Amino acid sequence: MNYFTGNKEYFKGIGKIEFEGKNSDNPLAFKFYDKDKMIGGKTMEEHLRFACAYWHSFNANGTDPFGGPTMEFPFTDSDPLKDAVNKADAAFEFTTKMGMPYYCFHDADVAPHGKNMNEYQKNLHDMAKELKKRQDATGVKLLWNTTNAFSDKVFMNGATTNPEFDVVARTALQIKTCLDVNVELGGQNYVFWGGREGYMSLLNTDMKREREHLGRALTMARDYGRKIGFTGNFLIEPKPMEPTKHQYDYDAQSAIAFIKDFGLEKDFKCNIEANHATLAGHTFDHDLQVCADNGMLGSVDANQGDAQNGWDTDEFPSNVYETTKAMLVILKNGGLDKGGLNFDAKRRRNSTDNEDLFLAHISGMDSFALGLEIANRIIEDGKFDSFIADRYSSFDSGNGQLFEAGKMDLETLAALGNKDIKLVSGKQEYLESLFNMYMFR
Ligand code: XLS
Ligand code: NI
Ligand code: NI
Repeated sequence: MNYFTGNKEYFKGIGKIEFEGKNSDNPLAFKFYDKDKMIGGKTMEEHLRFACAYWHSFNANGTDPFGGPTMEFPFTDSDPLKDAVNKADAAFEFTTKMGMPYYCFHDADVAPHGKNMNEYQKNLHDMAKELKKRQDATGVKLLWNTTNAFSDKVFMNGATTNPEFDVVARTALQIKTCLDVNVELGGQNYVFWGGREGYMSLLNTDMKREREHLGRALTMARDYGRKIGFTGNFLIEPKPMEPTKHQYDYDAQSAIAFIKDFGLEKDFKCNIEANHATLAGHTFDHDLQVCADNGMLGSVDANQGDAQNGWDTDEFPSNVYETTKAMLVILKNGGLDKGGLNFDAKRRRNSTDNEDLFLAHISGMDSFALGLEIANRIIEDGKFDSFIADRYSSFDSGNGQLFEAGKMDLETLAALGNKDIKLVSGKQEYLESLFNMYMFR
């Protein structure tokens, strides 16, 4: 029996994952994620706000472009509605056993599409009631939901950027239904990831018009969301490409420019995914920093890419250098507000044991817990902060200060440009070795 809904237990033999400390050899225990541990005034749980991604954990069955499914899920049923209900039980059982406070989903993850849009709406509303029951029974909350406007063939030329008006309207119907469901479930955020909102070739594309249509649709979604009482953040999740050749929300900087172009900055922030940042040619912490600098760090899709592969491999995060650098930005940002760390990550196609789903999340959660602890030590010691502050100190007084304050014109500045320049080292190698001290001391 499932210990919270009275239904079947799917992950038998695996109980609640507990913190056992770094000397534990138990693979099914946390070594670093100690949810109640206080770090700088907040618990680890409050800092990290972990979420389980429904699609990767309970829908992705191991299919890749070269082969079919490899995963044998314990909850499948030939009746699509029964399958969806079983999956919801499995999802809440898993999330509860992992001790993750949040979950995230697309409409297509939780409910079968049905034969037409009436069935789509009915199925999604029915499943939302099932999800609500399980949220209430377990205390697991909705970090965000989103619309899958990319898998179905009708979206092959785009969703809200489709050259056919009827597809734009179809997308709107899905977005509206998903927003209704969000409010019903008390969602903290609502995400737009525009997998097909881009182009394959400019030979058939009016980019200006498509981008304006996207802006128009997101404005309408904002207005409707606020009208029905959605108080969370709307989030744009940037990604440069894949499946399109070029996606309009290429990276954090272009998503923020988009948000500002359409006057959406009071309601929209970004959801930054590590592997999307690296696909765009940036580091994960670069895109987080761009958002933090603009007051637009909304939430994070926590995963990692593969340095040798040029696509979105969505691996579970295990690189502690990356998690530490990410947590540095997040801590200095004052946290993630309504956002969290959503594991938009899938176990490898050949990680086929059901326990692998647990092991993958344990690894990801421990990697971020370690990153949090190390980043907090770095910030408390203040060595990097004081190095950087010192590096810019010529702008703290005198002419530098006048320049920053906008109290100088080009002639005055140029008149000061006649001095011999003394070279000042950037000290990168020293700082990298200092970083290692915090990692390993
Ligand atoms: C795909 C995206 C997707 C979004 C939600 O690359 O990461 O999973 O997070 O649609
Ligand atoms: Ni994502
Ligand atoms: Ni991704």
